[in-house]
Amino acid sequence: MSAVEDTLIVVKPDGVKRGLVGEIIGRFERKGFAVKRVQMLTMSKPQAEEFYSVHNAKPFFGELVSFITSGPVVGVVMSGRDAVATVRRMVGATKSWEAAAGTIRGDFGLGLTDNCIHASDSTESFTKESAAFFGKTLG
Ligand code: 3AN
Repeated sequence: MSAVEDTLIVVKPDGVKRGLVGEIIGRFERKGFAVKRVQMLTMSKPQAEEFYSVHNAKPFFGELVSFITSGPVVGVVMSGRDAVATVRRMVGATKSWEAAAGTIRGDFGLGLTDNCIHASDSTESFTKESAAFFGKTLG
């Protein structure tokens, strides 16, 4: 039996600009996840570099930081059974044009950097990304 755990999703600037915040959070609520924390903010460059630090040696790191700081984003902490893996399945493949229909990326875009949503890929990433996103005050 899989354990109840927390995960973090971030609706990226393209998702916010296109008015998909409600649709995206609603999908997770309808699935059964409990929303524990929601915050809209525009990330600073140092904050984005910390948030994406696992990718800092990748050739697309600059592009990633520049895109995620380009406008407001919405971070949501959600709790539920096997949340990290289940949420990732609902998000879909990184390349939106290849993402399966029925997933968020599969239904709402064709982008790569601009792929609507970020979701933590492990509980360790959740802890680290939450600290970078919300500061040290996560309750
Ligand atoms: P995911 O978000 O599906 O876990 P990761 O962790 O491989 O994908 O990559 C983090 C983010 O980096 C992706 N959401 C995407 O925006 C961006 N990204 C991944 N691969 C590339 C690439 N080859 N070129 C540009 N951006 C990329």
